[in-house]
Amino acid sequence: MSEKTTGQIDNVMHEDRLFPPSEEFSSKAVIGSMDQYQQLYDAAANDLEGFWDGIAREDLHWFEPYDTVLKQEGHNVEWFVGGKTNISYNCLDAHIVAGNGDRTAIIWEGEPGDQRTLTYTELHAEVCKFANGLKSLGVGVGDVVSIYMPMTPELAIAMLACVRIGAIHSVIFAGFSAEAIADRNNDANAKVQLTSDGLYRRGKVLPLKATVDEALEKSPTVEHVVVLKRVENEIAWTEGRDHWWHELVESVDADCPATPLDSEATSFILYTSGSTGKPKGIRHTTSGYNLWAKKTFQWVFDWRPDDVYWCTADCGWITGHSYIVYGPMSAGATCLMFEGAPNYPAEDRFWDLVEKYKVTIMYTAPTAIRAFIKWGDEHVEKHDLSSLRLLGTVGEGINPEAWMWYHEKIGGGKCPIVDTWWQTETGGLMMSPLPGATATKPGSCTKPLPGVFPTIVDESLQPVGENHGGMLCISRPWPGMLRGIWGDDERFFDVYWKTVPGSYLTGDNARIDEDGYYWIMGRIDDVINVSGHRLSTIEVESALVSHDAIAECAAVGRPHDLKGQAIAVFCSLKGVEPSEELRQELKLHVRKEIGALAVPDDIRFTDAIPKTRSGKIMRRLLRDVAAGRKAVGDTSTLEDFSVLAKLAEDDEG
Ligand code: 6R9
Repeated sequence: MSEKTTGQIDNVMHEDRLFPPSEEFSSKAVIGSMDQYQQLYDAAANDLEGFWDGIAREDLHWFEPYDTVLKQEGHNVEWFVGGKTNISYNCLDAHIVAGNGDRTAIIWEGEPGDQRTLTYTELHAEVCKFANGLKSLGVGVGDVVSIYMPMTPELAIAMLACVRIGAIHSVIFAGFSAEAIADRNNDANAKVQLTSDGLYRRGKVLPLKATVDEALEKSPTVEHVVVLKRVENEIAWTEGRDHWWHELVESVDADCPATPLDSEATSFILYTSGSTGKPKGIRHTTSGYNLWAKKTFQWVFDWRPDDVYWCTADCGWITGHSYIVYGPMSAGATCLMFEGAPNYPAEDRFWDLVEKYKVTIMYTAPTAIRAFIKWGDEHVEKHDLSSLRLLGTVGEGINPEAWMWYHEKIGGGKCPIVDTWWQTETGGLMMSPLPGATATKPGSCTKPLPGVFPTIVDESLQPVGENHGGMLCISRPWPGMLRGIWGDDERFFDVYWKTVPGSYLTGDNARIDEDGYYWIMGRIDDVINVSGHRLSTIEVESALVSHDAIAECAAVGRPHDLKGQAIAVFCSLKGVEPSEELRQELKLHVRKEIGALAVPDDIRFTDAIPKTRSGKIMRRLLRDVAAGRKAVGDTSTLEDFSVLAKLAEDDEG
């Protein structure tokens, strides 16, 4: 498979297969034709405010109506100004009021195979109790609650409880290290930490509470810790600070009305990597975010009440926020939530789940699809996947071969695939096929959704022509857009708004083909995408240079069959000799500083890091070396870059 799935850019440049939706699919779809899409798109283009006004009135519950749809001052925007709503109300109470409280909200399966289902009424009750529990710890509007938990229903309950009372959640993926938690908690001023005694991962128990204990030594703003009992392991306990989840909810009132919140109230922050070492707390709002998550879910996943929808992401990432919790639950969908890994206890776990729960819509990542291809078709063929009617992907571009495999082996050749392009910052989907309307091309995210206005410009900020790559920007505001970087307005402006005046800079490169289809061509900054997770090269470098042996280092991405990109680092040493032990020690060090997801795949020792005359690391050269595009010697010895560096220097000079 390796030959087939590499060389993505080359492949997609020559991709001309077209897959129109079937008549059967279109006839039942929410948006069933390109004409209908175009009408919506034009309506938004001609009257952006009128377009969103109509949708917001219909789709959200308002405690108080807004007086202004959109207020814009430069890059600072406000949507639905003056209105009051509550995301948790829209996700829960609204369905109960409409008589749909008995509909299943969450079907959950844990890694060991334990199961639980919650109707909307039951979920509402759990959320109310936990919200009151949080209140009893003094949590109120604007307080930050840090969440470091396994993929249990309680993770969704915690998120919904926070937004119910106006607390701001900051979910930290449970694979991050104590250092990473402490950094994020300190940046956010977190007041309460939610965690569990542990987490099941491929049959082992990871001690989440112990990691939190270590993190809190360095993040003193946290006053209380709430611990969910999940694995029943031994944990350390700090009296007065630590509380069991089940005890906290025992004595509280069952009733907790949703707090009416300003449209622009911060609903959550979510840390993501940018081009510097310090992760950014991306700040999202209440009504604009809620509306975007709901509407994009309904349009793109063509949702119907009898669907069983499964997004395989973790709530630690934006995909889990918008498409496990807020989007589908605002719509009233039945969501499968899964705690475990795709290959535990065996490589057919996902297909077992699809068959068992009769999943109709599945949303996953290209990196997972590539792993399934590698594991072999026999794991798929064991199961009846005929319930599926729609497939989606997110996180990185999908290479056409993986797309074809997904289409044929998983979708039985009959399910449309929605390749959804978006970012933590955009809050929800931005470009994607509409499954009943858009003819898809493997590897293209096709067209912008109604209300999304992309442009592609070159370095002199001029729009590029057909099939020319350039910086992808969004020229008009959309309700779900980020409103800031937590505590850093200057960085917010510098990163997203300074380069192309008046437009949001996505950080991605893209091109438009002759049919007006968009093709994402990777990042323009120093962000690498490892298995669909964003990491900045500088973050990895900062972690490494904090080790005594490292004089200097540079991290770059290189192509990887399964992960999309792998992390390759070049290190020059101080006072020690290169060795295999040192390489292992450095890997452990990065794991400790950031987490397992940032551990470099290759560590190469070099005598010096090649730089330009102005002192910039020659990243392009290192990327070539890392990808094996230039001949290099044995990686276990010092690499001599002097010749390469000299050549490159001559090129530049
Ligand atoms: C939702 C999410 C965002 C970055 C984005 C881009 C890459 C995401 C993609 C895609 C090509 C797709 N990306 N979806 N590239 N095609 N369908 O992944 O958010 O973690 O913030 O990453 O991921 O480079 O800029 P986030």
